[in-house]
Amino acid sequence: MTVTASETTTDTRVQAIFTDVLDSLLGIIRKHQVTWEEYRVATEWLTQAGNQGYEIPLMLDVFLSTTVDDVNFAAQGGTECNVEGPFYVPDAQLLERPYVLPQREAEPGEHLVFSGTVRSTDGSALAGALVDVWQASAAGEYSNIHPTVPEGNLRGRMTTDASGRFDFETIVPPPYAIPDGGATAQLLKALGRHLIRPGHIHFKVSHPACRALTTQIYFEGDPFIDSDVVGAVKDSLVIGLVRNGEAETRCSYDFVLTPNDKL
Ligand code: MBD
Ligand code: FE
Repeated sequence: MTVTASETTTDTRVQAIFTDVLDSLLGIIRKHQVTWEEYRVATEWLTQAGNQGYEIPLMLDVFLSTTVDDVNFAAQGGTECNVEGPFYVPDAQLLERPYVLPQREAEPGEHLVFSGTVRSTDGSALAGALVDVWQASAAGEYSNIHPTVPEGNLRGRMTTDASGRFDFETIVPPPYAIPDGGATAQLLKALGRHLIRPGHIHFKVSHPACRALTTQIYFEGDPFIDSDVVGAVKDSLVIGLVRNGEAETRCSYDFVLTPNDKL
């Protein structure tokens, strides 16, 4: 077999990180005196995860992503970022005003009007900012992931108007259980942990003059706000729902982006 140059090129970053990963894992095997039986269970569990569509990204997002978010977040005065999660789909439908997230004819759930603005850290309104939104249904299921939800459901992209405003209609996302039945859920149960994230709406907010923001919005009073299975909730991203009787539920959030020249 001929060995090409690329196969022999050392990647020093891989070397530095994987050496530590391996040291940790080997230390754990020694510390816990891992048996052949346990080693085989772990191998099968990983194999099973690899054979289940979204299971590996889901597992990594549940256990590791919040820390990756932490170490990459440099506070610039703008809205705090938050993990993307495993269920983002690029190129969601570009919506026309008035903005309504694509939904089924009688989409279950509490109707919600979400309004807000997009501004720069210097306070100026960002007209034409792109607001890319995705969320789970009232049953806690994401489109393009869960087979019973139509493609593109509760996903959409919209732009802000001349004064940086946007508003869209959707439903209130209730607390959400990560998909059950897979390797991630199996591990969480073995750990005695629940599978639930507080209700949340995902956002990617971008404008050519600013650094793009990936974040999530959560809701006050959500019973799982302090026990998110992903541990991703940040206080500044939790907002109130304003209920005007049965008629209407509203909330609002003003996103603040960091200009490129402030990076
Ligand atoms: C989700 O819906 C999510 O947003 C994250 C971060 C992890 C798993 C499922
Ligand atoms: Fe999510």
